[in-house]
Amino acid sequence: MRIDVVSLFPEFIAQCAAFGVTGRAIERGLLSLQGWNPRDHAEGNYRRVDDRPFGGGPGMVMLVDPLRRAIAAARAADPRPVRVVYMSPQGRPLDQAGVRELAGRERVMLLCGRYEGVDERLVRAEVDEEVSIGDYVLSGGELAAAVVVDAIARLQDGALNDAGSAEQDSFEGGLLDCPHYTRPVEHELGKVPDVLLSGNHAEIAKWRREQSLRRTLERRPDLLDGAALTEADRRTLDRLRQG
Ligand code: 6GU
Repeated sequence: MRIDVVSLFPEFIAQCAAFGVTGRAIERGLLSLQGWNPRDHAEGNYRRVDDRPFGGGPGMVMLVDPLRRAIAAARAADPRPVRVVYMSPQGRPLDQAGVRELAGRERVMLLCGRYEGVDERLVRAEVDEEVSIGDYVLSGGELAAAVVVDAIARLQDGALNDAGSAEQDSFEGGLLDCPHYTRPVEHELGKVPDVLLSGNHAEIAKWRREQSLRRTLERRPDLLDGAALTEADRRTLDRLRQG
């Protein structure tokens, strides 16, 4: 898969992606990441990329043309069609299903705004969807784009060393993850739950499922509506709600 990032700080995203799972996915050729700087497509001695908003108000708005030329250069660098995503707090909130949808594409372009945002005409002409990573304000789309790159990279086949890890994650299946333990068995902070030492894989799976359900019920009951629940899960939830 290929991800192009249009940003005034393309090195920032490249650095964010250089480590761990994303770094390995890039090394392994599972993901290619290319930055495009609108400043390289700006005109004049000052290479302006922004201007004051019509109608007044604080801040600056990113100009149509440098962005449009950067997007055109990125599109032209590969013949495959590309999904253009504008990182913006006005966008659709990103969730794991949204990440999966993007991760399944051959090409995605992430557009990062700075200042108050980008000229709306550019958004209408070039953008397929707007995506937000949560209800808080960032100074620019770069951190959000780095989040999307990470979430996409780890879903590429071969990116995780253990193929089962992605399926076990929080939100896959719509529930929060269960707690995890490693050595030592006995520690001054507590003992590892006996069931995990039992070697009984069916009992372990049952315990983990119940832990996931309990945590989701306690911390994110809103997720239960969209979760894939069995009859046994529903009975467990009823019992947890009683207790
Ligand atoms: Cl995608 N961009 C910016 N600038 N701020 C955000 C965001 C994105 N998501 C939440 N806040």
